[in-house]
Amino acid sequence: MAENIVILTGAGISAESGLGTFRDKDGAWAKFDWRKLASPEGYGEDPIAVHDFYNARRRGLLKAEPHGAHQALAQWEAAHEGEFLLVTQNIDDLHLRAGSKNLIPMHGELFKARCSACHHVYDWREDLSIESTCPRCQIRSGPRPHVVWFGEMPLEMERIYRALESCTLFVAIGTSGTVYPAAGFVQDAKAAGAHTVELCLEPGEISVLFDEAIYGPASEVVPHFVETYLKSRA
Ligand code: BJW
Repeated sequence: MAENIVILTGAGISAESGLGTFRDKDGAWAKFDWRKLASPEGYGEDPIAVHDFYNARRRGLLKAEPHGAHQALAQWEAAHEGEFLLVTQNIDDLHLRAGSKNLIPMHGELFKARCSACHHVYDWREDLSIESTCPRCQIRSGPRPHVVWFGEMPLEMERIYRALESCTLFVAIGTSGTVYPAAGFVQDAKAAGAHTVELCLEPGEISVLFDEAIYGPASEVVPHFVETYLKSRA
């Protein structure tokens, strides 16, 4: 019978595309205070600093390209006969550009803005500022990055938990396993009887929870893992 696969990705899968991680020694949270830049309270206190942070990352994303790991996941989905859900904590669009279809960006999308007043979500690739105006309700200062900050509810959780309940293979890629609810998915998958695999540069906080682990750069370990999986099923 075909497997039901859930993949969870984190910042590590996009590191080799030139996008920084959060908790590595040169990561964003080593340089900046997440309370100021990734919380609704921080945005309320200093929206200019928050816009600057996301504007710089949005400009960086315009220059980034998906690599072999993003592509391998899209090829795996296309070749797979059972359910295949890719949940990413990343706000970049590299999985989408690599061709992944059944994709949930649970922490939002950098190339979208959301109006704090009327909740309209729309495509946006330019800088945002406190002068930005919502294209629907015309409120000035309404638009904010369409991202999930600490204390906010991640997106499409019902769909994610439904997939985890019937999952037979769960693979976490390039995530430190420090941020919930994503860090708890391995236990949800195990409770459903799934085989669980970690693919990451190095072991992290929740590595002991996985049945199997392969450590190394995503651009190497992910294509190799996918190729081995597909050959074993051919
Ligand atoms: C490589 C590599 C290479 C490097 N190849 N690998 C106490 C206990 C439990 C929970 C809480 C608590 N207090 C508060 C909470 C809740 C809180 C939380 O989890 N806090 C913890 C820090 C304790 N969570 C929330 O508030 C979330 N909301 C929530 O819980 O709502 C209530 C709820 C309840 C029940 C069900 C559902 C909901 C919201 C979390 C929002 C996270 N937001 C951020 C920023 C916004 C997006 C953005 O700006 O990009 O999201 S924080 C940041 O962390 C970002 C990431 O998506 C997220 C995860 O980070 P990730 O991806 O794991 O990156 P790193 O840097 O940590 O790890 C990178 C890994 O890659 C490392 O392992 C490297 O080794 C590896 N790597 N190069 C392969 N080349």
